[in-house]
Amino acid sequence: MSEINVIGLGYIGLPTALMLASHGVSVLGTDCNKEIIDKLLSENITFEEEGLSELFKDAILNGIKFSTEYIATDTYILAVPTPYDKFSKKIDPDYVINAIRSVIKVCYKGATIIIESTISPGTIDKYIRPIIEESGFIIGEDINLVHAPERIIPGNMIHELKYNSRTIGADSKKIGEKVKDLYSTFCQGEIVITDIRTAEMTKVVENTYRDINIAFANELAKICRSDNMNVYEIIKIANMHPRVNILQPGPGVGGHCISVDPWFLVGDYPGLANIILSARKINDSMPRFVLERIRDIMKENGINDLTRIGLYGLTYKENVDDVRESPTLQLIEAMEKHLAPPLKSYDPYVKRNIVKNQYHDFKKFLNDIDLVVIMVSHNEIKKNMDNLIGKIILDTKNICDLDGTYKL
Ligand code: SAJ
Repeated sequence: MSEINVIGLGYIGLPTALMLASHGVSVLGTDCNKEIIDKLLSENITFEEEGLSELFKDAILNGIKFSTEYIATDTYILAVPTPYDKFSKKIDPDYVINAIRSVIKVCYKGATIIIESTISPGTIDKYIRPIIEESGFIIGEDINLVHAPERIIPGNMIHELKYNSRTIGADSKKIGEKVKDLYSTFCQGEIVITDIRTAEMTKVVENTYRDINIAFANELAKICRSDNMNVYEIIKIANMHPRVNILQPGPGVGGHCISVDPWFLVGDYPGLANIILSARKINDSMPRFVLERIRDIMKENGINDLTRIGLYGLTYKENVDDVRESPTLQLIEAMEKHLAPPLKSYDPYVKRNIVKNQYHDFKKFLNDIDLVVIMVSHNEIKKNMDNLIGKIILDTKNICDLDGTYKL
C-alpha cells in the first residue's frame, strides 16, 4: 500500500496515524506545530490516553515519520480542528481550507484526500470543492475527495479506533471501497459507504443526539433540585424501563465535540434547530447552576470566604488531560466576570499551569479549603475519596458516598 500522510497530529490525527503505522501502513505524520513534531521526533507522546504510548512504540518500530512540511504522498488524511464562530454559530472552516490548500500545492494527480475533521453538512460542497477546482484539478479524475468522520471517544480512543463502525462518504462507490480497504487495515467494526453530504450530517447528528440527551438529564437535575427530589434515584429507576436510557446530569458539557458540533446545525438552520438550541443553552447553563449550588451550600454552612472553596477536577471529563471547554474553566470564567477571586483548583491529570490558584500538591489543596466541589469523575478521584472526610463536599458527578455530601 502507498504512503499515507496524516495531517494534524492532535487528539484524532495522532492515534489514527499511530494505528495505521502499527498495522503495517507506511505513514508520514504532518503538523505545522514544530513543538509537537519535535516532541514526537524525540519519541515522546503529546497527550495522555490509555494505550497511546504502546501504540507509539509499535508505530516507531514500523518506521512512522514526522514532518512540519507538507510532503507529497498518494493519500492524505486531514484531522485538523474545526471550531465554530462564537457569534454566527457557523463552522469556521479555515483550518480545513488551509490544510487543503497546502496539500494541493504538493500533491500529484491521482491523490486521495480524506477529511476526518468534523464539518457541518455542506462544507465540502461550499468550501472545499471550489478550492480544488480553482487550482485546476478535476475532482473524481485528478483528485478523489472523501469524508470519513472520526467517532472515537477520548478516554477509550484506541479501543474505539479498532472496534467502532465507521462512515465513509465518497463521490463514487469505487473510491469509497478503496478508502474502506485502508481503514480495514486496523478497523474491525462495520464500515459503511455513503455519499459525502450524508457522512457530514451523520457525524454532527450523532454528537447532537448526545448533547440533547445530556441536556434532558441536566434539566431533570434542575427540576428535581427545585422540588427536593433525588434525580439520580429517579434516573436509575426510569432506566429500568426497557425503552428508557437517560444519561447522567453533570456540571456542564465540555470538550471540543459535543459542545461545538450542535452549533453547526443551529447556525445553518436557524428557526428549525429548536430542540438543539435549547439543549445547548441548558448544557451551557450548568456551570452557573453549580455556582448557585455553591452559594446555597456556603450560606447553609456559614462559609463567607470564597478562597476556602476548591474545585476538584479541571478537565472536560474523566480520565483525560484535555481541558478544552471544560465546565470547571467555564465556572472559573463566570466567577471572574463577577470580579471574584479565582477559585482554588486541583486536577491529578493536569500537570501544567492553566489557571490562577491551581494546585499541584493535593494535600496542600485540601489544607487550604473547607468546601470541595467534585467536578470530574477521574478514577484517581474516585479512589481517593476518603481523603475528603471532614470537608464539606459538593459532588456534581454523583461519585461520592460520604455522609452529608451535597449533590447537584
Ligand atoms: N457528559 C455528561 N453526562 C453524560 C455523558 C457525558 O454530562 O451522561 C459530559 C461529559 O462529562 C463531557 C461531555 O458531556 O463534559 C462530553 O463527553 P462525552 O464523553 O459524551 O463525549 P466526547 O466529547 O468525549 O466524545 C464525543 C463522542 N460522541 C458520541 O458519543 C456521540 C465520540 O464518539 C466522538 O468521536 C467525539 O465526541 C468527537 O470527536 O466528535
